[in-house]
Amino acid sequence: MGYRVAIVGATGNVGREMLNILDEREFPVDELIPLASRRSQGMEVSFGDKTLKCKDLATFDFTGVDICLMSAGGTVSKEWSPKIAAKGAIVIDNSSAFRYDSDVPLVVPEVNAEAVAGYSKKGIIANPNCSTAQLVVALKPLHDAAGIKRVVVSTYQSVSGAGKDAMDELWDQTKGKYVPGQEVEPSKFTKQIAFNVIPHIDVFMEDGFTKEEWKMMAETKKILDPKIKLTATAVRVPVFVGHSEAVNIEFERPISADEARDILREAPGVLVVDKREPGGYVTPVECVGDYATFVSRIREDATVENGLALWVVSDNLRKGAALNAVQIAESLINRGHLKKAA
Ligand code: 11C
Repeated sequence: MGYRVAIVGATGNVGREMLNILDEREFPVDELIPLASRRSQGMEVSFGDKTLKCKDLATFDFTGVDICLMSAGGTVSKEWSPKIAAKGAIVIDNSSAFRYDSDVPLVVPEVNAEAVAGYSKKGIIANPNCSTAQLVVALKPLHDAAGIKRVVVSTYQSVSGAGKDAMDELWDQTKGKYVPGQEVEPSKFTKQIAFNVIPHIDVFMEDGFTKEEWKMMAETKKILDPKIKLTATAVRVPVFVGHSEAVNIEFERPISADEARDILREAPGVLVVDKREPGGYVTPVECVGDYATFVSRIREDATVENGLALWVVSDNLRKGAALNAVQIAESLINRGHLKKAA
């Protein structure tokens, strides 16, 4: 006995990873229903050894669906998540539409799995932004040990965070640099992304920060601790998959690099690779397809009291999105909120 699971946005980068991860983790699925907008009607997706045809979100009857994983952007989510929840499904939403709603829990299971119980208010649980998810997995055990006061983070975010068209733009633009007549002008990005870096992700806010930077601050407070101060600079880099973060942390109490390394080695979801020698750290290409949040370059920062610096890398389509959503569904089962399956 398993569950009826729907995926809205099943043909996108994250939707396809949701299908892979449900299968890899042998999530108890009785029926998997891939859904997409009318534009993607008839498109097929793979789920294990099955090929499934996408159904139309606009006409599908959600009665009897237990879990709906949403990954179709904020506009679709705002309209559809409440309607789907009203039919009795628990919605796990990957967009930012409900993340800051006080009646919707924002969950990273390694940090605040108990918060899934809050689904009962609106029938919706929010999945965080990819750059926040991997950050809080690394911060949580250190916060428990020494109390985090302030975090300064610079991100190096892959183009897959901006969707499949953005990945195509990096690929085509890179080829176009070598093939006369095939040059590709920026379209998904504001400037050339091939062989370049762009210090701009999401829209600009009034104070000069971008929305991506604001999200990291607001979401870290909601998931981990509202007292933590965080400032971010979010940068797009010409990497296909895998977000990296250079993180500087100021603690309330002293914590050495050795202590932090030992704590992180025991922490759920974290893999420490920190050899202090050439190649003794993780880069984005090595994290692709993995579940872990990798932590490298752990060192004391003597320029602030109780300071540490780290390098954090994870697969943004997995821990940053699809894996975290599936882990939320697993937490609902493990904590007795979804009772049907044996
Ligand atoms: C990016 N972090 O890399 C973004 C993608 O709020 O869920 C995810 C945006 C979000 O472009």
